[in-house]
Amino acid sequence: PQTIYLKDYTPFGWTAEEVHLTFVLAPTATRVRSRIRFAPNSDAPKQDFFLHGEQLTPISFAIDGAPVTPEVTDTGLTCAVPEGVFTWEAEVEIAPVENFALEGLYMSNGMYCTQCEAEGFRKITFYPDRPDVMSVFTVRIEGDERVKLSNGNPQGSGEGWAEWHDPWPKPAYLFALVAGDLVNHPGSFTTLSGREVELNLWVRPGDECKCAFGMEALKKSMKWDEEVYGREYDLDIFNIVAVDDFNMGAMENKGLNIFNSSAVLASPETATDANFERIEAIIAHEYFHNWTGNRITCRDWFQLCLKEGLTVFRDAQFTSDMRGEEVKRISDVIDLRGRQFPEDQGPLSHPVRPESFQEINNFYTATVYEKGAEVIGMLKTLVGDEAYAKALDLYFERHDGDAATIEDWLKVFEDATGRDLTQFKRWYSQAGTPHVAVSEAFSDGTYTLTLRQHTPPTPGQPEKAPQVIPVAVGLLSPNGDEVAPTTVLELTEAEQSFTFDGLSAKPVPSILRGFSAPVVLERESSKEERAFLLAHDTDSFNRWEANRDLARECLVAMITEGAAPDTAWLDGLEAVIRDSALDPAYRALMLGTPTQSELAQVLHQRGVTPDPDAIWTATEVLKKTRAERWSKLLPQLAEEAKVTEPYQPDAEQSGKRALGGAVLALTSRLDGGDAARTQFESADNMTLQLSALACLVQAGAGEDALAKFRAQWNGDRLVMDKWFALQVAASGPSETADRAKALTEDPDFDWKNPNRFRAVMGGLAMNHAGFHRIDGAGYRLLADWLIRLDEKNPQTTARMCSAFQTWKRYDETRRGMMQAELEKIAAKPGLSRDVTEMVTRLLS
Ligand code: DPP
Ligand code: ZN
Repeated sequence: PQTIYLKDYTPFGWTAEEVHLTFVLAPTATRVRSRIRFAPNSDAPKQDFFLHGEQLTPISFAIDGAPVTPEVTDTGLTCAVPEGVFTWEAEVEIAPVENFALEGLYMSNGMYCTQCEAEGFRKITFYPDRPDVMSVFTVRIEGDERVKLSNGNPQGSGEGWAEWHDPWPKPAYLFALVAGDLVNHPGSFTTLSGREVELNLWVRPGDECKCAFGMEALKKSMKWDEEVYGREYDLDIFNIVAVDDFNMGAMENKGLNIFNSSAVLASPETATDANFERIEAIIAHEYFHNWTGNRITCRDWFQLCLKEGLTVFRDAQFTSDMRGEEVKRISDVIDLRGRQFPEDQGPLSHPVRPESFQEINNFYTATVYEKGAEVIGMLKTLVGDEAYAKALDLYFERHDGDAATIEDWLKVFEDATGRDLTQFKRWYSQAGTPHVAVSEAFSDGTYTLTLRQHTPPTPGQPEKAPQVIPVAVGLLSPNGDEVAPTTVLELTEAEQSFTFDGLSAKPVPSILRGFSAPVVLERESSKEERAFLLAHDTDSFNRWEANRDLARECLVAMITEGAAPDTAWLDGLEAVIRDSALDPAYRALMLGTPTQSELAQVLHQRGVTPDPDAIWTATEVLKKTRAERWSKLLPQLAEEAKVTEPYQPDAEQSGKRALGGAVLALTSRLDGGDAARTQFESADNMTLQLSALACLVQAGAGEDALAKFRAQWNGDRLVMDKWFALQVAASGPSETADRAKALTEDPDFDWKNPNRFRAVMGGLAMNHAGFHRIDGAGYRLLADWLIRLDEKNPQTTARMCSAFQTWKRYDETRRGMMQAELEKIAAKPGLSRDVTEMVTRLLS
């Protein structure tokens, strides 16, 4: 496969003035006619006229009405064209019903739908399929009697046809079309300037009862973006469509967002609190893209973080405002460490703005999204809230209608603040997680913190230069008072010292408050000091972090030295979770422990080869110990966590249920699942039902409940995804692979549906000890299924290859088996470009 480089960027030789598309829909033979006015682009070097196009059957081509014969290859066409402005016409045929890759125009349950980001439009018609070619689209849809939607505003319809016009110039990746048997959950929104916008949530008949929450989330998002960013919606209508077969979570097509049904449909009976929160965030995310992504798009795909990092940052701000800042921040850091750190520390490591790729779909990663959002957060911390707001106003003003770059983005901040961001820009170009080591000194009332930064080598980047790292620090006196409030230290050198004067005693530092930078903090500190911070830190994030550190050290000692659980820590933690002044959601997070793969990562960093079985055993012993130690406390907490009001998926109730769920998991260690069974039987919402079911399966007492659950939810695809996922995720390590295998033989294992495939195979990959079973059954099962799925859906297959990204850290036996599986995948004839690139990087 060909490698594409950022440094080779050249503009397209023409602009597309306007685009007219006509679709005559038919499952096996859809006709697509395009009429495009091209004009020479004076900013571009001279070049051949090339249009992308893949898997298209050409029917006819014409320029200014006269037939032409372009040269067509697997990837597109070239054609001789006139000097000036001309009208290009083409007719092609495609077969949506045979499209299992779910890129371009495809069918899901009889419904036509599209996914064009990043490069799906070239599977619909011949086109300059690149984000810097923006045009005004008019779309006519024929050949289907059902609901027909496209971008923009409707401009007419009749028997068997509908026309849509989008006045906003857009790149082809934001094109969308939907046609199907859909019902509408309507709503409306009045914008800041008083315009009435029609809102519609389109779903399959039967799903109407799962729409109300998503509609409210949309309205909240629209209002929030007006209030916080001054951004108003810009069309008369906003449509969202739910589709069952979808590779991603959702897609921000202009005026016609398409959602994986799991990311929009919810009712109390069928969706968990976590589902509701995720739905609210994704609806916000896609809506926010209307400005950060659509109105201002990316010049090329290397700039993906320009829209994704910023939009993730915006949706995180939104969730903080809706649900509470401290809990959101902690959850995001858990997620970052769970998904982005392993990526950054392994063979798939790449900068937030990559400089080369073979298949862009492989770069929709935690690094581009989540680390990309962290970079925005650091920028905001460094310049301050006011300057951030000013810079964003300037960004919207200066770049509205542009296909922009990271350089444009940073220039806006430089112009708005007068700050030089040359060094800061390294966050976009250097891969890897920086480590920050801390040492300290105290004399004559002056406390000195010395910070040293170092980023380990990553593929293609052996040497790293120092980055700008905002380190938020506060100081506490030995009696727990804050003697220096949070200040942001700007670490810019490899090593730098910062002093605090006028202190009467050596303070206890609270470093990297709020997780002010995505780094690994290295600090020798005593258990006593951590326990002190757990009890006293005024920064809620670092208070949680102190607990996390203690949990990690306890588990590491159990794993490597066979130590007993640290009871001093458990007592300190008990004091926190007993404190009913603290938010239940926060206490639930305090009850969480590092994941097994996080522990494997820590051990590896300390030069110890992780043993998945030993890690599993230690976490089990710890859970059991906690349950026994807190046997009197648990019923009290369960009582506190009870919700008596009717179900609401809001932060307050969800927090209580999260605490209740954590308590139930511990209780099940003592009662063999009795309490869980009671909860399972009486639950009137999915959160309680599913957490109870997980406890039962975990306790090895779940067979009846699983059967009941299935009987109850057989007709509901989203709930059945949970049924598949949970069995694999909650099973003991010796049976995980067998369970997963048995489930792949279940008649309801519709493996071409990405949600169902991910439920089973994602569950397998995430069950650390189960996946790494020493006979290699987990590796084999996953690899065999990846090989099979690749023939249908390369994008989802390629994403799931990252299950192997940590393969090099394990013992020789496991490493050898994983390598063999990766080589087996690589050797498959006809392997997709997507998976070829992933496996090559993994093996390098
Ligand atoms: N739909 C994906 C997202 O919103 C890609 N743009 O992040
Ligand atoms: Zn996005």
